[in-house]
Amino acid sequence: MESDIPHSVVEDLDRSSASPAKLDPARADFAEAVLQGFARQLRNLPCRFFYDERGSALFEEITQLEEYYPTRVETALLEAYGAEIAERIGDARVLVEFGSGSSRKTNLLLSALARVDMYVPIDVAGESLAEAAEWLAERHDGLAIRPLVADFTKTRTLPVVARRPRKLGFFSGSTIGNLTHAEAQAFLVNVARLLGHGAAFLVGVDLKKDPAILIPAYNDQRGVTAAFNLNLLERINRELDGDIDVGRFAHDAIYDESQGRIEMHLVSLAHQTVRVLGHEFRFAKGERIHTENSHKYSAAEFQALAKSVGWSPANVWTDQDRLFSLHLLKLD
Ligand code: AVJ
Repeated sequence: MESDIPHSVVEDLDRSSASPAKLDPARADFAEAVLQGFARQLRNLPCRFFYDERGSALFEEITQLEEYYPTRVETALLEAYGAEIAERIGDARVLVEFGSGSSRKTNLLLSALARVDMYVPIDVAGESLAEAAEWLAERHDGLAIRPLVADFTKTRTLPVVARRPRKLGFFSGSTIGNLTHAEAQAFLVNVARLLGHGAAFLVGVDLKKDPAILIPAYNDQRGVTAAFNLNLLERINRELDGDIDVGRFAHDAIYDESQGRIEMHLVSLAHQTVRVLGHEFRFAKGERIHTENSHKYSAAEFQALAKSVGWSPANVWTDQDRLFSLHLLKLD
């Protein structure tokens, strides 16, 4: 029988805590998500758990794949239009980055924005945050860097030193695509509150396009995306005392035209029982675990979404093939 969800996983971990690692809040967060996600009728795992050390390395590999155009195209847009983007942004002084993405993109933006003298990257991964900060500090003399270790979807306040006017937000990589439209609206509202009057927000958004281009970007020939998806199960085995036979699950990526999003799933290849933290979960053959949404927007759709929560679309830059877009939004 499938077990019930313990009402408090943290408590469970507490009780069995022989080693201090069991009290790690990040691990407790993962445990709670897995036990709850596996107990659902439609099973799911939140995509934020992709990025452990192995997952981050695999994502880095994804960004270099021929099929995965977003990183390449967004970087090219920043290279080609950096000066124009800077001109449109005006005199931003504080750069706030949501999710310390690739330092290369931030580097390009900072190089174009001569007057920015403070950089506040917000990310839960404290270690990669520190590394990225160091890399950028070496390249930008006089730039004050104030990393904030936090979940950027929940950040309500900035460091005191960053509470100055003329803030610019940066959210690259189409990470906003992980959010549903309602969540994206709520996020945009929070960013507005965080950045305040006169703010600008530069957002990378993946564009709707032929599924013949979209699907291979999430299902590459070499199987790197498959390994990235399956790493979630390996992570469960590593961190949550799981016994999952990863070979009995397969990666799947589909495009849901009606919702305008790529969905990634893990599909059980057999009827099987897996154990996680002493709880048993039965999977039917063909049963799915939904692991990620990646929403795609036309330029007009994203502008309408931003407008609906009070941002004014100021400009949008896209490549010739209309693969990716960079939106500049402003607040009065
Ligand atoms: C980092 C969320 C933008 O949705 O394209 C890449 C993650 N997943 N391949 C995306 C991802 C599978 C990526 N984001």
